Amino acid sequence: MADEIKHYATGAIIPLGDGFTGKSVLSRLIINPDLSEEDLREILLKTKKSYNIELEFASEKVEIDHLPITTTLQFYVFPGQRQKISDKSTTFDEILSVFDCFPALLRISVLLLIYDVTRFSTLESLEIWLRFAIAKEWIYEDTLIVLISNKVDLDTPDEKNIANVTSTILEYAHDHALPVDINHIRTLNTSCATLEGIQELRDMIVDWIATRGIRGVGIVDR
Ligand SMILES: Nc1nc2c(ncn2[C@@H]2O[C@H](COP(=O)(O)OP(=O)(O)O)[C@@H](O)[C@H]2O)c(=O)[nH]1
Ligand SMILES: [Mg+2]
Repeated sequence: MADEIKHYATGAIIPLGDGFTGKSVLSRLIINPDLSEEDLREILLKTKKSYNIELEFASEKVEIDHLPITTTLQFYVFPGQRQKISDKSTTFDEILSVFDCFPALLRISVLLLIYDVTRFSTLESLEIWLRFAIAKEWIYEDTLIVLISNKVDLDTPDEKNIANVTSTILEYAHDHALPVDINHIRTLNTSCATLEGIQELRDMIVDWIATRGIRGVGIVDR
């Protein structure tokens, strides 16, 4: 009897946004969906400011058109600071220059543009972060861009601002001839404290990568 063929899909996810917007905590929560109250507290309170790249991986089997697909999410979390704080600290650009040749970073399946709803400047910065992604040629026809309003436990996001950023993304995509339209852009409110939107974000990412990630086949190990 022929061995069963196993289907895989994988994709790189990069959260981009200023420091302290929640990139590290959010990535950890998506990777670990079944956390106890205690684990959640630990992640919220003890996630350290990082000056290095953080890598997080998770795998989930999903069914797409009756086909089971083992989906792997690869998170690459860069430090958010663009300016050097001290001699020992590294900036986004420095870390990126080291990892630039990483094959997984040539094309990004999911770009998370994250801002903190309590700080308007972090929303304004998203334009700069988007420019980075465009300059790196990360965005292609199978890239999903998710605009995330994080920390909604602390404040209510302004719908008008979100709509403005969405149209800015579309304008940039048009100006740079990127194969991205409104179907490639989603918006979501999240809170790492109440877990609002976290499961929805995870499902969104898993589903996108299962259907539009990098596919491969292998043989089931018996
Ligand atoms: N209240 C609240 N705090 C959050 C939320 N997300 C992250 N934080 C806190 O914000 C700080 C920065 O988060 P972190 O993930 O380290 O940000 P990063 O610098 O973008 O990686 C930490 O103290 C987190 O516990 C949230 O949704 N609500
Ligand atoms: Mg961080």
